Amino acid sequence: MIGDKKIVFSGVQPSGNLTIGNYLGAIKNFSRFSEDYKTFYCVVDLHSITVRQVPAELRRRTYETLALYMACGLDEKKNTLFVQSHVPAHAELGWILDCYTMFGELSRMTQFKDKSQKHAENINAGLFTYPALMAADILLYQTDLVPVGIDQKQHLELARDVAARFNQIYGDTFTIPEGYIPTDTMKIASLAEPTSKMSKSDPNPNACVYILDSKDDIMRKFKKAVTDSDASVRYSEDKPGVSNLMTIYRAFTGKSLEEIEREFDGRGYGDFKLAVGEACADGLAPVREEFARLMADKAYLEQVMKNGADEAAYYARKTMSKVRRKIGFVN
Ligand code: ATP
Ligand code: LTN
Repeated sequence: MIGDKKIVFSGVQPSGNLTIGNYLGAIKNFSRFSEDYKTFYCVVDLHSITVRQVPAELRRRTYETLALYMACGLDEKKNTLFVQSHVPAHAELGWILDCYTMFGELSRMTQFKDKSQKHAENINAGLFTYPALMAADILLYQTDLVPVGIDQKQHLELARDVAARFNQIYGDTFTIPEGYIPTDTMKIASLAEPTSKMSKSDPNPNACVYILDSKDDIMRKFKKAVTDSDASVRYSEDKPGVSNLMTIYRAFTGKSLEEIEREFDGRGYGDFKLAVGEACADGLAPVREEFARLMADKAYLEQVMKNGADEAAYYARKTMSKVRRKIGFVN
């Protein structure tokens, strides 16, 4: 608790252009906590170097991710917005938690298995211990609630296990965090391969709709989206492509799945795809405009980062001094 408020923490990697998966699964939900919780939203640049990044792009994307947080409705005065590498306590607690996280636990992480397949030439130690750093992010702020997409559930459970293990050895040190996983949009699928997750590092540009795509691009990508040969707009496990489009349409229009099925009853996929594209482009238009406005003022973004890091560091320091004392480090 900070004052009388519970604590929310989440992070997004500046590892690519953010997709509507990141938007609907995570960022769009962040602002709902701004009033009633103490919220920390972080651009996790330390995590992103587990995969090789081009330095100039990493720097640009770090600004962009912060600007997108703000453009998606996070008021910098009501939320602590900051960059992970600006608060060294993340790396410090990350190392400490490495020593309380088991090789076997890390070996079971599906993200590690996926990413080591995708980046077979660079299976580095950071990629393996990634979840311990994520646990550090969360535990450093005594976080109660972590809004994320379903793909992060396994990492979150590990963070809970590590916290419980540490508390068991040293007495109450960390709050055990809970996940907040939105049921409607926890997994937005790729438009090209609807059985896998839409991921910003997917090399196929037609697989993803990016938050900052132009309306033309959005319309084109939805037109090309993989569906099936059945031609009926119906939500069903054996229709992953259409079901994914319905999920996206529902998220942008607020209509229920039944309403959507009725709306497109007897009409082909062509009409439906156009409607999904329109709804998505219209929903994102204000985000795009606000983003452009924010990116034009780098100095202001730097000010926001700095204020955020100062505030985050203040709370991180409190946890770190407790951790150091418990472990037996000389003060
Ligand atoms: P990468 O492809 O670089 O691994 P990513 O697209 O998975 O990245 P992250 O930065 O790892 O994105 O995730 C940021 C947040 O967005 C996380 O909370 C994650 O669960 C959520 N998220 C990412 N992709 C999706 C998706 N397709 N559907 C729902 N939520 C998602
Ligand atoms: N691992 C997450 C990003 C992330 C995160 C966090 C999310 C890093 N630290 C702390 C929530 C809380 C991802 O890949 N999406």
